[in-house]
Amino acid sequence: MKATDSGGLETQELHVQLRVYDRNDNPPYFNSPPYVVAATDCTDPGSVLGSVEGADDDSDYNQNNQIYYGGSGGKFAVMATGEIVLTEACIDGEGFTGSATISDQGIFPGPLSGTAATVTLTCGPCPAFTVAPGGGGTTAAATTTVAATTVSGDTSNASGGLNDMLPWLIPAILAAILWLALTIYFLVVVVVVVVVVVVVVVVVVVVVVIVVVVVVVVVVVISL
Ligand SMILES: [Ca+2]
Ligand SMILES: [Ca+2]
Repeated sequence: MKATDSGGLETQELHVQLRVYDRNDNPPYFNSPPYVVAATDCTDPGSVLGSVEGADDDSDYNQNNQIYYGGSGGKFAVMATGEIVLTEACIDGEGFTGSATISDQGIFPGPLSGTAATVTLTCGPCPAFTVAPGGGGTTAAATTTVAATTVSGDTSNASGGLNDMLPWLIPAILAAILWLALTIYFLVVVVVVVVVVVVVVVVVVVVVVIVVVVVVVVVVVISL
């Protein structure tokens, strides 16, 4: 900044630094309302059906362009992140209309909200389970059904696998029991035989000792 008197004799300069801060004066807005999402009989509650998205023309100073969302309608809710979530199972033919809200988190002069957007949810039938020719996969529309079928298929496979095992599992168990019984029987026989042999050997030794003693005594008596 420079100041000069009318006669041009006095001149003085002053350096001024001007800093401009963004004011939160732009409300956020949805990019492409209205929004339509779809679910089916098979869609699990909690599934994300789609999302809303918006923008804010302010800067990020003081969170002036930081957006969060809200809203609900029937069996859906709009999360703060913009995701549209199914809140409870829907039935084929049902339809719900609600709204999504959009707000920023500006501090000065305060947060602003934009115009709400209409959100419509339609519920259709479970898609049929289809397999592409050659078993190369399933159609995208059947994804939910495929997942459900896979889960139930796993369960049936588990019980089916047990049923498949039964024909050989029972004979295998019986064979193991038989083998164990034969092993115990063999060990008992071996022990009995060893005991008998030891007893016989002891008896023979005792008899031999007695005979020798008798013979010695007889010989001594005769010699006397
Ligand atoms: Ca601004
Ligand atoms: Ca704003």
